[in-house]
Amino acid sequence: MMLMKKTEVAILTVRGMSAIASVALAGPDSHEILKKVFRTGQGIAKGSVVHGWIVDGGRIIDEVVVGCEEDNEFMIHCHGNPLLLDQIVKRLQFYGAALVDADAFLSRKYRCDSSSVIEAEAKLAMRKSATLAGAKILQSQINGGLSAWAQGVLGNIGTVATKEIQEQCEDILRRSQIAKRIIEGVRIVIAGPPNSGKSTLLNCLAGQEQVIVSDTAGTTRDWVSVTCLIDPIRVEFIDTAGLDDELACKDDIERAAQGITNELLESCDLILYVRDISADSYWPAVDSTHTPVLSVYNKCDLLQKCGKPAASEHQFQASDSRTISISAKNNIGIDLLSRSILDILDVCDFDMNRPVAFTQRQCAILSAITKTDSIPEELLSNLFF
Ligand SMILES: Nc1nc2c(ncn2[C@@H]2O[C@H](COP(=O)(O)OP(=O)(O)OP(=O)(O)O)[C@@H](O)[C@H]2O)c(=O)[nH]1
Ligand SMILES: [Mg+2]
Repeated sequence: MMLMKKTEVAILTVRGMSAIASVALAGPDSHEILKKVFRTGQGIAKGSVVHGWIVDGGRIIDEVVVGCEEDNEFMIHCHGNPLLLDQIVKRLQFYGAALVDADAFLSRKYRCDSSSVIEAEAKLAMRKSATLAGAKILQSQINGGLSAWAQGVLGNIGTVATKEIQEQCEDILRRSQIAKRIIEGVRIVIAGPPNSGKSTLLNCLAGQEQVIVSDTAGTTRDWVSVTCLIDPIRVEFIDTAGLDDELACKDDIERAAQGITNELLESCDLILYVRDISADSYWPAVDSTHTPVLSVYNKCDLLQKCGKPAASEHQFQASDSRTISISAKNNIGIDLLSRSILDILDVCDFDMNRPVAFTQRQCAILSAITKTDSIPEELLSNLFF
């Protein structure tokens, strides 16, 4: 149970995302405040779920269901319309509840309800997990995974060499970067020269016409994104303006569009660098030191027409797994593209039960252990409390 000095209200549902929203009301005055805004024919006590209406004087705002989780903790389940949600929250604020951020509210609640900080952090992270696989990784850290590993090391602290513990921490931190992709999702930028078929590829991945496609170089200016599931990761694909020095010199809008593309290239997990396989002009590879690049040669259907070898024999199909050829227009090679993405991001066959760190706090502790000269007993204990 949460011990709170003041009464707080928090919207727990991500806005605009669902038909039903949940509003938490907790703190010393919560029962009194609820009585002023909630009309029902039933009594509300710990453990009960009660149907009724949120009202503003004689006016009904919304029909709701209210659960009483603890003596002074209520969960109001209302309709997800953001306008209704705002009115409900305003009524609760009017009678004295302070509106707080959902993460801050839940973080405190989970810390009270959980046996360790790792468990509380896992519950909080689970709320935003991009995929079921991500939620499973988090769930397995509570009793197994990170918790079990840290407990095991603490149990043998005098007998295991610090260097060995440090190596284990490095391994966990390395695997944590991969887990982060599964838990939070990734951003993949589709870049390349004008007219190479970037927008066609985005439409193909989205399964519908999201973006304008045309023969005119420089069709795409503002970036457009679609989100897809490539099991086990959620991917946000971003279509960008074609990279071309000549276009960039043409006018301010082109220059700005290409500036944005360059910024996006700096902040993504993977770049799909799309080139026209049938084009005669040579486009150098994109210059990226930190981000992996998958070279995608598009329009392989045109190879025969222009007298080049068929796609399967083409040099770009060779052993290099970071280069593939596709036809976005004809949906050829898209499965291979998806598999290459998963391979490069290292998310295939990820063992969900092994330890990973999934918060900055945990990563900072493991990182500190890798640098310490002393036995890391206190640092390991900090993971739990
Ligand atoms: N034959 C063939 N044509 C394609 C393929 N992919 C795209 N195209 C054509 O190539 C032209 C350019 O496609 P877009 O998707 O607009 O190219 P883009 O890279 O987004 O172009 P910009 O936005 O100008 O940078 C269009 O006429 C598409 O129909 C493909 O796989 N095969
Ligand atoms: Mg385009």
